[in-house]
Amino acid sequence: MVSFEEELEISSIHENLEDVSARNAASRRSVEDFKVPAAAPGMKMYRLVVVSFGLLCILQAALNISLRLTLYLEAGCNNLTEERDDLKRTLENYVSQQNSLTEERDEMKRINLDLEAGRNLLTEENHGLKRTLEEYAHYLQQGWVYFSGSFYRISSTMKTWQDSRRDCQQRGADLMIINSQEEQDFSRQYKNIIWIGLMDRDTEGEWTWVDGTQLTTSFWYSGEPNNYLNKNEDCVNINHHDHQNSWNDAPCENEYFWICEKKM
Ligand code: MAN
Ligand code: CA
Repeated sequence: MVSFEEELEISSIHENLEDVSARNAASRRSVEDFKVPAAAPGMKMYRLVVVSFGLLCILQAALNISLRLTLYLEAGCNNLTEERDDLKRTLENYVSQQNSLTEERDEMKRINLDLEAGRNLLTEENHGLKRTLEEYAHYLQQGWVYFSGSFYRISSTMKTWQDSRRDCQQRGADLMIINSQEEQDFSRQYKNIIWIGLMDRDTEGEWTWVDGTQLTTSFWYSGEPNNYLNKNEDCVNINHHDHQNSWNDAPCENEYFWICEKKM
């Protein structure tokens, strides 16, 4: 026998089963609602056209972009080429400017060297002139007389020819050498007998000046040189001041005044 509770349970199971089958039916309907109905052939074509159009659009856009990119790059390229050419020209200008500057610099260097050489020459000349001036001042202070490029000094004592010469040498000079009529005339103003720088001690008859040169223009007094009384007269003095030709040969050991000459 089925109890009341059992009957109740059975009827609720029934109700549940009916609910489940009702929900199944409902869900079947909703699935069918969402099922895409099989496309018609016209629809397919339509989709194909839309897709193709889309692809064409993308292609067009890609072409546009690549074309613009090409143009942009080309313009950029042209700009760069122009810039490069500009830079090339600027560089060439710089190079030529630098070359001319280098040439100018070298020229300046040469001029500078010339000027330096000129300055050195002038400095040397200046020193030389200073020395000469100092020498002039020195000889004038010592009482020497200037005549035609030389200073002359008459001694105040008498010595042999050799000692006379030594005295001149100690004063930076030597016995007088007479090279011209003017110098001969100048020498005749001193009224004492005076030794000059002429002798034939090395070779008899070969008259030589103290600077080693041979006698060319001579001013012998008449009858001289004579080696008077075979006294071996090897040195020369000015003896006859009142005559144009005033020279006499005399023994070198004799003591006379003497005249020194310093060529300037
Ligand atoms: C002196 C010396 C000589 C000279 C004769 C000339 O004796 O001066 O050297 O030659 O006079 O008479
Ligand atoms: Ca003589």
